[in-house]
Amino acid sequence: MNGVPASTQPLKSNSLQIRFPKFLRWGMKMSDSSIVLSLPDQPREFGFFVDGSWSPIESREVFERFSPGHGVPVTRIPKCTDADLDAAVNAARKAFDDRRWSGLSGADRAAVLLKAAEGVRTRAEEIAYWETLENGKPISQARAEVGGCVGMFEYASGLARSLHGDSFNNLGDGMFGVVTREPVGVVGVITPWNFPFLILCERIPYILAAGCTIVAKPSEVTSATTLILAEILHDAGLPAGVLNVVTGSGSTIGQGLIEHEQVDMLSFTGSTAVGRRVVEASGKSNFKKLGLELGGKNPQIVFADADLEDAADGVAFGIGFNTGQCCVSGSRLIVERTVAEKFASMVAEKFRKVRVGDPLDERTQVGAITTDAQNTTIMGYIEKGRAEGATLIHGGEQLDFGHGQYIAPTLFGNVTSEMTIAREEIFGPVLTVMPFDTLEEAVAIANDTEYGLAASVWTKNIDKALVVTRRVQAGRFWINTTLSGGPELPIGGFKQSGWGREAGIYGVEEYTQVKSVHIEIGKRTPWVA
Ligand code: TXE
Repeated sequence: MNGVPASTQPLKSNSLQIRFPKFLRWGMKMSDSSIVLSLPDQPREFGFFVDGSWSPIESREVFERFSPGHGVPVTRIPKCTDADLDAAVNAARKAFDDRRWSGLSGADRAAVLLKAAEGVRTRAEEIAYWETLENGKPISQARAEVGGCVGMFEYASGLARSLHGDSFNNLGDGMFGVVTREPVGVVGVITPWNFPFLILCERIPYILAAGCTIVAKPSEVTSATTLILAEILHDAGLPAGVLNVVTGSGSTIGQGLIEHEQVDMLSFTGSTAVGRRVVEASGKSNFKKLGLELGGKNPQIVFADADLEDAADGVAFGIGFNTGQCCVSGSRLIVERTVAEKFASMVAEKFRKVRVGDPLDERTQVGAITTDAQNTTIMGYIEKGRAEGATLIHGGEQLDFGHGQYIAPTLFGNVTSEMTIAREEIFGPVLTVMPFDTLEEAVAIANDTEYGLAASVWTKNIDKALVVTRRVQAGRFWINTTLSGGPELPIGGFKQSGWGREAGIYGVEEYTQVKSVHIEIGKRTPWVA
C-alpha cells in the first residue's frame, strides 16, 4: 500500500513480548528478563501531508530507513519533488494570507492546541515506538520525551491566549500609541535526527500559537513522527494548509525550502555548516527571518566543594543521554584540580554501570548511534584523541551486539585546549577532562570555544555558582543539574550556536513581528496653513 495516511498503518507498539535482554551491563548480571518491544514485521510506509491531505509515494523515490539498533528496515518515506515542495509552500502561503488561522481568536487556536496535546497523549506509545526505531534512542527515554511534548502543546495553548503587545498612554493628549504583535507568516521548519519529535514540539506549538502557517521538513532518516504529528493536528481541527510536511533530503527539499521566496521565516536546527548555508540562502533570496539552533561544545564545571556523587551522576548523564547526540550534551568536563583524578574515576565508574544496548528494551539507558555517518565521525574523533596524546580512561570502543551500531561511553584524560576532541563538537558519548585551579581559569576554559549553547556548574557555594553563571557565555545554564528543561524556559545559543530562542513566551514572540500604531486624538495641527 502506497502513501496512505499514517493512522491506517499497522501499529506494532502494543505487541509487547518478554525476551531476554540483549545489552551489555557492566557490573550487572545478565540473567533477569525484561520487557522488550517487538520489531515491526514489515516497514511502515508513509505518505506526505500537504493542504490537509495525504499524498502517496506513487512514482517518487523512497527512503528506506533501517533501525540503527537492529539493522532491519522500519520505515519507508517518500522523497518529495520540487513540485511537492512548491505545493506545500503555496498551501501554507494561501492559508496564511486568507487568515484562516491567524484570523481566529487566541482562544480558538488554544482549543486546537489543547486537542493536539490530547492527541499526542493518546498516541504517545506509538510515537515513542517509531521514534526509537528510527533514531535508536532507548524506548523509556522516547516515552519521556513524548510526555514532555504534551506539556509543550498545553503551555503553548495558554500563550495563544495571552500573547499581547503594549500601549503608550504617555505621548501627550493628542496621541495614543499601540504596539501589536503579528504572526510573521509562512515558517519553514527544518529539524535534525537527534530529537525528531522533541525538537519539532519545541517549535510547532509555539509557531501555531503565534498564528503562523508551517512547512516542516524533518530529517530524511527520522521523518515518521513528524508525519504522525501532522495527522494528530489535522484530527485536532487544524485547518488545511496550516501545517504541511514534506519529506526528502537536505540538499534537495531542505535547500529548496531555505531558498524559497514565499517563506517568511526559517527555523533551522542542525549542523553549523548547514546553518551557514541557511544564512546565505536568506541573503540571496528574500531576507527571510531566521531562527538557528546549531552546534555546542558545552562545559560541565565541577568545583571541589560540589556534592561529587551528584555531580558524577549528572556529568555521566549529561554525556550519555541520547548517546551524546545532543546539541546541549555536556561534553567538556572542567574540574577543580584538587579532586580531578578522584572525580574522573567516579565518572568512569558511572560509565561502567550504564546499561548500553537494545533501544527496545525498557531498561536500556544508552541506545544506538543514529546514523552510519555519525558512528564513523565519533570513532574518528576517538582515534584522533588517542593520536593527539589524550589518555583513554574508559570506553573508546565499538560494542558488538551482533546487530546495530553502539559505542561505549568514553572518557579522555590529559586533554589540552588545543586538541581536536576539546574543540570540535563530537556529537557522541565522548567526554574530555580538563583540570582548573581558579574560578577565573574555569571560566576562561569554558568560554574558549566558538559555541555558546549550554553550560552546567556544580558547587555548593552559591556565590561561585552565580559568578560562573554570569560569566560563562551560554544560552542555557544549569546549576547542580544538567539537561533539564520544560515548556516555560527558552532554548537557544550565544556565539556560533545560533540565533533566536525557542519555547516559553520568547518562543512565541520569535514568530511574531512588532507593529507600532500611532493614533492621533482630536483635530490635526495643520502642516499647510
Ligand atoms: O546535520 P545536518 P547532520 C551536528 C552534529 C552532527 C552534524 C552533522 O555535530 O555530527 O551536525 O549532522 C537538513 N539545506 N548536529 O549531517 O546536515 C537535513 O536534511 C537545508 C547538531 O545530520 O545539518 C536535516 O533535516 N537543509 C544538531 C537537518 O538539515 C539541509 C543536530 C540537519 O542536518 C541542508 C544534528 C541544506 N543544504 C546535527 N542540508 C543540533 N544542533 O542539535 C541538510 N539539511
